[in-house]
Amino acid sequence: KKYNIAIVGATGMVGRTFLKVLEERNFPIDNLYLLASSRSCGTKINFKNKTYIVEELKPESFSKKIDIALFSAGGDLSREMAPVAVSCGITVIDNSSAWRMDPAVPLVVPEVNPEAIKDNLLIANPNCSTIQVAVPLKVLDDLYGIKRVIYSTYQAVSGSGVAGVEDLKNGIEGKEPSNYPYPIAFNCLPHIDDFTESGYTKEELKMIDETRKILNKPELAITSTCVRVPVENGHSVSVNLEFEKEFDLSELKEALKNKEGIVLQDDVKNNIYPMPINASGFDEVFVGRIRRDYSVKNGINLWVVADNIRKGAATNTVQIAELLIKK
Ligand code: 11C
Repeated sequence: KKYNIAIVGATGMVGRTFLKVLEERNFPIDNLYLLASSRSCGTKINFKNKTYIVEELKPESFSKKIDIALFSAGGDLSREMAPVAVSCGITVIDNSSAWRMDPAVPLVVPEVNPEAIKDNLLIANPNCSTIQVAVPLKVLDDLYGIKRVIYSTYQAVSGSGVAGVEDLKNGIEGKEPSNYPYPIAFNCLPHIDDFTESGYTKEELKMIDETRKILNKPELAITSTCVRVPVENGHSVSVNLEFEKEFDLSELKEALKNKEGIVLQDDVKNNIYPMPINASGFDEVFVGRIRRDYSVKNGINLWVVADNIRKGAATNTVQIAELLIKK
């Protein structure tokens, strides 16, 4: 069977990567509809040796026979348009933060909680930095019971889309930033998304709330600091965990190595550890620098790197679509 697919936000960084990933994974597509704001309408995009013209996104766009719509066009547009698509019987997989914490909407990482999808027509794709940590955390939670989590992120400028990448490239040439409040070239900014009253940024709160929802541990103790660094693509996260149970370090590493979707790069004697320049362009989550935290009873440190546009957005969304068609 083949499916009619719509891409909403087809000209953005994630939208274009949806198309790459669908093509690479040979997703069974019958008709493909590329939708975007009026600014991008008329843009030509190639998919599987055929040229498609991007159409303007309107509520009427969803009166076409579409099975699945992959949305990556920001929260506001998603809040407005996803219900329209759903009311036409279309399954929406949404990459924005608009629906993630809605209790009626499953928030899914296919290697972690595929069972969260029941008969839902709206499914949310988590934040990029959350997706990549959820995969190893699930393995370790099942084995040892996670008690507390500390995240410190090192996030690439591609997380801000084309404008973030331009700020980095222009900044290297000495030009003023236009996307970030300060230069990102030769700098790092402890500021991703808006600050909230609590002193945390929204990005930090997303990591906390979304991890709890994906792991189905609403009371889990988590704290997070999110930092933008001058890396073009690939988010890195330092993860400190405290477990309920004791663990054996080699057994723990073996369990991570055997998990689908994880590549273990943990051989410090040979300077082998994950890095964004190596993870960029790949769909897996890379884990390394695994070592005991001797400051607590059952503690561990991990370094987790992934391509934030692929596993953190487009690939995870396409994997959810694959789960749906398998069902
Ligand atoms: C960043 N994580 O790196 C963000 C991008 O909630 O989907 C994705 C924001 C989101 O800036």
